[in-house]
Amino acid sequence: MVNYKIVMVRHGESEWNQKNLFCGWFDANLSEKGREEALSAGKALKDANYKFDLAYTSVLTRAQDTLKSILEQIDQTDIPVNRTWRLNERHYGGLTGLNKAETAAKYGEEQVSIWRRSFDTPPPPMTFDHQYYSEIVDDPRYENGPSEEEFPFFESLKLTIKRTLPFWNDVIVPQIKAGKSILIAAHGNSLRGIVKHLDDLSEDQIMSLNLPTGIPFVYTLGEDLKPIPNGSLQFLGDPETVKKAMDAVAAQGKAK
Ligand code: DG2
Repeated sequence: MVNYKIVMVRHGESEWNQKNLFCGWFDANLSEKGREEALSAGKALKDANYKFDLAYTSVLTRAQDTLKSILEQIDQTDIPVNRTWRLNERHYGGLTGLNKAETAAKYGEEQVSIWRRSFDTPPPPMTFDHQYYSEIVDDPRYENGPSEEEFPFFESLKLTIKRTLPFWNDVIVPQIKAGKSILIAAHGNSLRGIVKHLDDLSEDQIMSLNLPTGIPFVYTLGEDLKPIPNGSLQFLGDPETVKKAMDAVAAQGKAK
């Protein structure tokens, strides 16, 4: 029986994670702490002797820099890296740039929790007059996609999955089946979408999953490309640290 291992990691803390701002498609850099997290992620993978044939990431700097740092740590800067907008963070629409705690104080924690974690309630759209509209829409990194029809101005998790899952199924899965060892460096919500799919989580179950920054996690998949028993979401980190980091992500939506 063949088993496949695939490693995923949410980028290290970004400057906007640090300031507790809704980030989405805004191209925030890694914070100093985020760069350290990326280094630690690489060291953890090196200590566990991971080697990869291929890597996938988004077109956003925070995910690409995390990947680069990991590949440097494991002496694998020469492997092919495939960058796609389909692994981008969900588009946070009109919330982009707002402080999560201040938004909770203004609209209520319940509303912010719905915007952050409900499956299909999207944030309000990013309108033409939004501070970051042109910076995102006119960014040359999107010249080769998404198309005009595909370009989002807001995304729920459901909509995020709609553009991430085809990439998983059509591009990543054939490589896994070909026996390639794969690393994905992406974002909290694009990865939650993949996790929901792999673990067949319900819309309610996925609400409570908060992925920490910079801690790699491993899936061991069977021939049906679904996790084998105990093959789901195995973090390369001590459980207490992982739990603390997950709780801290959840708490970002609390009013101060
Ligand atoms: C965060 C996720 O995305 O935020 O867009 O603010 O993974 O790119 O840092 P990431 C953002 P939450 O959904 O956890 O609020």
